[in-house]
Amino acid sequence: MHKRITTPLLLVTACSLAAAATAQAAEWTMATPYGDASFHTQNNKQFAEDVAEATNGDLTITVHSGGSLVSHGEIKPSVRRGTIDVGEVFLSILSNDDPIFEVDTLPGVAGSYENAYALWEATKPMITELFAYEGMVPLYAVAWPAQGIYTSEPLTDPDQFDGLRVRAPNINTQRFVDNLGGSPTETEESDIPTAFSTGRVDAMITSSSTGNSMAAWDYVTDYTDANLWLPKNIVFMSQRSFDRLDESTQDALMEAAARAEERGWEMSREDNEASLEALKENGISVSQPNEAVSAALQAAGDKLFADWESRADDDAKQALESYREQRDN
Ligand code: PCA
Repeated sequence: MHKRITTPLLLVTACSLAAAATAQAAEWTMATPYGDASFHTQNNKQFAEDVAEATNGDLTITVHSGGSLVSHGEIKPSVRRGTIDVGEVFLSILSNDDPIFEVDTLPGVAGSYENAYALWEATKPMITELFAYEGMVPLYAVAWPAQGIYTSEPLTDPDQFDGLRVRAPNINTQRFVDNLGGSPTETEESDIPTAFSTGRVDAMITSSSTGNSMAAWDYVTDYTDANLWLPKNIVFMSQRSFDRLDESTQDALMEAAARAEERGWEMSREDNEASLEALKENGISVSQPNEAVSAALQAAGDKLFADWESRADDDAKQALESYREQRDN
């Protein structure tokens, strides 16, 4: 009789222990608009692996790439609502929320990896605060290689921009194209092949990396390596999701994020080199802008900057100023 009672009790205890262990292990979802060929996605997947390893599986993050979970524009609202735990976006698509988000798509501000990183450090407090207002926390930000111009003939004369239909990844780049006399179209990275094959665009502004991962040689012949700016992606999480983790898991997550940031910037440099080589190997002619084109880019950039200054508030201008002080030292 005694035995009959204890056996079920033991079973119940064993079951509830198992249930408690399962309840503790968190399974997060992460959404990115970028495909598996992008070094950003590879870095995110490494980040997820690092987190799983460091937490012994207490926190696993599944990376949904290529906009497969939600579209680019829906990623931040989804993390804010908590339907997704982690998201990655092209930081400057948030410019409608605040001009600080597009400070990394202004020409003449930060044209090297060192300066682009200094700009991130100087603007991070304000960006972190803006995310915090909406219940989110930045995890890391990583720059794309410098942006340049892909065309289907050598770009030798600024007049070639007249009426040129240029694909742009954000509003600021569209303004820049407008300033050059071109006709901008905002297109997601993943839609680039369709935009060219259906004749919607003649040219595009993006990096060596995206030109490579989107097989630019199928649509264009020339890449003008104009070093316009080094825009960033930002990876961020829901504060509520974070608060549900125990402290050691939180620490492991933040530590893996710091490593992902460092690794990501290194990957960006390496991917730039490799992608420029791949473009050339596939027949794209890579060149620097000539004097006339440079002058036109400069004028369009100056206008873009003046426009940004007219929209930016004092906090954003102050963040830019603190970057300049740091950079000049
Ligand atoms: N690739 C992304 C963002 C910037 C870049 O280099 C794109 O073109 O959409």
